[in-house]
Amino acid sequence: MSSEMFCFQCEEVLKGVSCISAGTCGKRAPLSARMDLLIFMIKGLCVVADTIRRQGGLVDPRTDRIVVESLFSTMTNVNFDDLDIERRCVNAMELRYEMMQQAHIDGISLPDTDEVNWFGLPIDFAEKARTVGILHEPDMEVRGYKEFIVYGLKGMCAYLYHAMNVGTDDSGIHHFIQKAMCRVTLGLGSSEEWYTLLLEVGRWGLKAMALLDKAYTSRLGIPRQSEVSARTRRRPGILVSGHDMGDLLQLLEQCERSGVDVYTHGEMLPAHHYPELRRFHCLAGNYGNSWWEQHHEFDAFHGPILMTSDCLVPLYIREGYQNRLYTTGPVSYPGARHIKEDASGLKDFSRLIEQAKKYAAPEDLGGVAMVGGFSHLQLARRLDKIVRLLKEDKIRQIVVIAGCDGRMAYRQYYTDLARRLPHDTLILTCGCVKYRFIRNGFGHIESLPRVLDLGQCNDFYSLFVFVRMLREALGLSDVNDLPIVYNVAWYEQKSVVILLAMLHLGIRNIRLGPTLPPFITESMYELLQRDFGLQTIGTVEEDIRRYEFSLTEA
Ligand code: SF4
Ligand code: SF3
Repeated sequence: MSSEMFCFQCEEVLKGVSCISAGTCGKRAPLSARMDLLIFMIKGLCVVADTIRRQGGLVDPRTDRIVVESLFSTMTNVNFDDLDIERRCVNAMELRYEMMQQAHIDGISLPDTDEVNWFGLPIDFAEKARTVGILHEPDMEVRGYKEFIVYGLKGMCAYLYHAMNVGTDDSGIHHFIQKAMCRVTLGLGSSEEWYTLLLEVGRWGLKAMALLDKAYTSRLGIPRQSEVSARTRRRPGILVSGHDMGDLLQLLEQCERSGVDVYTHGEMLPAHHYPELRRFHCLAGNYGNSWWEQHHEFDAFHGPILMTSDCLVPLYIREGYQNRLYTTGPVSYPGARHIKEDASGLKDFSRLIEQAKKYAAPEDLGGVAMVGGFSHLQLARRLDKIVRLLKEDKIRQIVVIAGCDGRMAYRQYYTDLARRLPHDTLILTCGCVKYRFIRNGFGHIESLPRVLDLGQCNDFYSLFVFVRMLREALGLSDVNDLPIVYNVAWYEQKSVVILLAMLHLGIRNIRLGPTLPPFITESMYELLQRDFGLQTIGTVEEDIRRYEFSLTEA
């Protein structure tokens, strides 16, 4: 069967199998082809870089950023700009050429593979792309492993990129990414080797998440519990969506005395809990909900919108905010203006600020304030109390409902699950799935809010730290003996690296939903069930019954 494209990297994949003529996300076949080619180019670059490094040669320092930004740009809902992806293909190819010349001079021999040897002009790209897509790997099992690994690496790159954007980096993580891409390209001998590499992605993914946690807390301070307003002010505003706190910091610095306010959207909500962001008077509040509701929310906002990462939804013809849409970093959208950084990493947001002044204040959506800021540093302060409440049976179970949101109606599961859990369960959340339930008024257990919002999806790291703290406090040797159950909602590739990090930590019996990733083959799923008890979600009733059962049994 021939199709115009093949993409199965996200949860909204067509019929749970593959998008074959256009993506549910809005990705069209020509863009999909260019992204396939960009992955091919990055594979070639990584083979060259990893080989040179293993033979003691010097790798061009531009490699790290090109690899990280390129992989990030191919994630779901990040980049819809054919020309931008094409430009990234050219950059990767040119850098590979330069490094190959140097390797030749240094007497370093490189693997003889198409990803290393192919060079072409942009006019050749479309034809070449037809030969390098996902289906180029004929073995379904190997294809599944390769893509699972590449998607995990994409998620890792997103987190690494955000850390780099506030001046923190770790060469070890870059080297691993390049090594893993090299292995995916050159192939491994057995399923066991693929499985080992897959779990290794989780180990390094955890390091990337820890790095980002350190980057944000050292630059922006320790998040504090606080309430975030959902109301609007009277001044014009700029709306920031995505995940990048570094971009937000720069924007706030430039807005502070401009008469323009800044609002967060979607996954930028946790910005309000960082002291170094909160101190800006122009940081007004949070506007709207999770990513998939952006069409009508961006419309109602009136002012400029800055997308710093996923999740950007393509505009319909009738959407009036195209001339107010700005992108930055790995994000690009045809017709939207792109804010570049200069050589020292500074971004000039004056165009947004000047444009904002021409518009009325945002329309008030009448939202309810949200409480958050429960990073691991805050949970540490409440640890004694949580331990006591557990021992006194005032907290019966801790239920993690965290990860991605999505637009499909079946995601109502997460709202219903949170609502129908017994009142003596403590809910830990992070990522945009929280918008499904966080405003529902869950009350408190003693003075502890029943829903604790740890932050963005990368703040799963806080969950991992909390799990370790709680295990130590309860004197348990195995994390799986804790009274915690995990319900992880996936959508894009950051949730892939999160899942792999959880497996690396030995967390068992994760309920992954709302559907099983299409790149996990039957035999891989059997393996993950055997080793980690990985399961998909059932109905709300079934899952609550199961959780309660495990409790009474304990
Ligand atoms: Fe389909 Fe998701 Fe790929 Fe978009 S990213 S084309 S929705 S699988
Ligand atoms: Fe959400 Fe895209 Fe994944 Fe960061 S904003 S969790 S889906």
